[in-house]
Amino acid sequence: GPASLSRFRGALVAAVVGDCVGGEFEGAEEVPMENVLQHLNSLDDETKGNSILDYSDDTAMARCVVQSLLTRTGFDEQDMARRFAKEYSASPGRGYGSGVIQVLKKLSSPQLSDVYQPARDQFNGRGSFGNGGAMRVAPFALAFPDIANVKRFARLGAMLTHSCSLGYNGAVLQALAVHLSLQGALDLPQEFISKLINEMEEVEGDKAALNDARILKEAEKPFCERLRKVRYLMNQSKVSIEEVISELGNGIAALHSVPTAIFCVLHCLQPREYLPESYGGLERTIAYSLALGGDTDTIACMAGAIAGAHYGIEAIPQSWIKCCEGAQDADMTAERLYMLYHQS
Ligand code: 8NA
Ligand code: MG
Ligand code: MG
Repeated sequence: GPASLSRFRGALVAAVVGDCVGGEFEGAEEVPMENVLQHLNSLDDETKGNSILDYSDDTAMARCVVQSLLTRTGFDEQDMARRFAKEYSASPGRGYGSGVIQVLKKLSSPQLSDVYQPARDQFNGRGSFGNGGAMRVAPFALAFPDIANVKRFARLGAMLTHSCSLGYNGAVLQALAVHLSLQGALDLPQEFISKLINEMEEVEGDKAALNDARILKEAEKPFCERLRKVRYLMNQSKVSIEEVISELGNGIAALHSVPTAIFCVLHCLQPREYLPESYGGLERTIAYSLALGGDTDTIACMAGAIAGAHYGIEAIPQSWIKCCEGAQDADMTAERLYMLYHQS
């Protein structure tokens, strides 16, 4: 049913799994599907024993978001910023973007009065448009049942590191996708994409967003434009990987990865001839995300969160969960988010 515990567990665990299994191909330009399937098959191999795939910045920061939302029973920017900074200084080697490291270092200063200031200082005051806000945003959709709160807090949570609207609006879009999926909205894919476009029309109508889009020479409402491409591509019977990459992107900018992750989920709602028949929709989504190359850990993490909220925990192979650092942990905390969501 809508907002069932299985969906919460699926969203949180599949995000971790996407990050961990996606790490193998991060930054690769071309990833043959054969290599993806070989990698995924190796996770089933008992003889490989307990070889664990480490999670990266995506999961490290999502865990901070979860812990902050749970202990503060809502959004507290000071607490969340402190957790990001502490996590970074404890494990700096998780593959953070080169820019965001400066923000995380500044956030650990006890003299800092405005926790949003370090993010504003990035890239000569323009702020980051990377996908680092979006990659960790799923827990916001699992903590707040009200869509207005999902949008508001997803945006603020992302702004702790990403002050460019093309960064934080990517996080808002990803949070909206998880929110709708949790409600069962992916049962009607056409309505799902229309709802996302409608919501983003309003989000991107904001003055700062229109201004950033103009300065960066993007379409007037860049995420809406990309979502229309997603709708076009999802309605084609055949789409090549090359077309998806050239139309939607596979890079570290939120604009070049959040709509891509949403497309991966929509495209994999049906069986595809180049994916094993034995695969369910969640397995197809993860495999397809990796085959796009580029920022594979983050695209698989975001697609995993949306797909996990749709298919539920039962759709994730146990063998995959066992291989991924933090996946079992995520499963435990999902129940606490479920309780927070249903009590508010
Ligand atoms: P970020 O805020 O440092 O942004 C990532 C990168 O995007 C920056 O280092 C810049 O190169 C570029 N960038 C962002 N905003 C601007 C701007 N306004 N002007 C010019 N350049 C800009 O880090 P993040 O937290 O957004 O991280 C994004 C991704 O990087 C994540 O997926 C994460 O996994 C990481 N990462 C990706 C790869 C990869 O090969 N795809 C490799 C290592 C790390
Ligand atoms: Mg990463
Ligand atoms: Mg990444």
